[in-house]
Amino acid sequence: MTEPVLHHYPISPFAEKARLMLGFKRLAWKSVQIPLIMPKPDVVALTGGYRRTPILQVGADIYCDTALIARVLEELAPSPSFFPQGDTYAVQAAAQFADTTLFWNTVPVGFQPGIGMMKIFFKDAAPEYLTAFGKDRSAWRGSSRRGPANECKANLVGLLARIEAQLAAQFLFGAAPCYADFSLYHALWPLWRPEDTRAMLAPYPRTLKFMERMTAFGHGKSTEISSADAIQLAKSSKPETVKNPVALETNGITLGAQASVMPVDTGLDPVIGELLTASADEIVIRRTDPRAGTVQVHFPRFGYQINKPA
Ligand SMILES: N[C@@H](CCC(=O)N[C@@H](CS)C(=O)NCC(=O)O)C(=O)O
Repeated sequence: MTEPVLHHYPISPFAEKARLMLGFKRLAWKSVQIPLIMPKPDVVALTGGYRRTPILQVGADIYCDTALIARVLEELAPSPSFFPQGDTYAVQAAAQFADTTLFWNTVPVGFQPGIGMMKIFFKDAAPEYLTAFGKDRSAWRGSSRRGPANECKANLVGLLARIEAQLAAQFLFGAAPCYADFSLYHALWPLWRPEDTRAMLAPYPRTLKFMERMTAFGHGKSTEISSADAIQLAKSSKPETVKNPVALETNGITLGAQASVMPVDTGLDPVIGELLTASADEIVIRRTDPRAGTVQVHFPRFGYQINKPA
């Protein structure tokens, strides 16, 4: 099996979700450290424009978004499953809520100047870098709102009490973890990881135990490689054959025609290429890059829009 390659950086909560999913699946993987802010030329060589973190590469196939990465890992290593009670509406709803609503309440609290995540990961950052980081994220944020810390803290009082009540068993839906637990884990990570903000979780002992239980899955076995090596791997690999291609609700874009795909919420950078499939679960486009060669870029259907290139 070609080892999957995760392109990520340490401070990213969504990357932490992916690292923990790899650990849960006990997979060996390659790790490429990518820049936190634009420009990201080596990421874009693979994706064609998508800049969000993380991405997963399997040879010449590039998978965007942790929702799709979970499905790829489930195929690579079916056991233990991310869906022990089935891939149900409740599981997807809990995951989606954590990835969006919960995430956008923990991030503004966990990432504040001089405390929490910033204290750990940006300890030695120059003021110019912090300014550049702020500007980069304002441009990236798209339609997602970063609320003020007081509003988010108030929301968290209600949210955390409900999470605590939901965790009657070891995990959200029972004794075995499912995909939604990884979303809950990473969305709470910006509060839990730094000691100073972890104090906010003290009134919620089940939630604290849950975070410990999840962390115990670890990150699997990874080996660092350079982004140049990852690009070379794409170039020397043949993309997978797309199974059962279909053009579902593409507004007239036919298979083989040029399509533009981008997220609906953050990082609104279009990726343009030949449409290979647009099913209920996945969109795949093929593109050729001078350095990476012919690659297939995969997106989940939910949370992405498909348009005719302008
Ligand atoms: N829905 C996406 C969201 C990914 C996301 O928002 N990642 C953040 C980092 S935690 C990001 O892309 N930040 C900007 C960047 O890395 O360029 C997923 O599940 O992968």
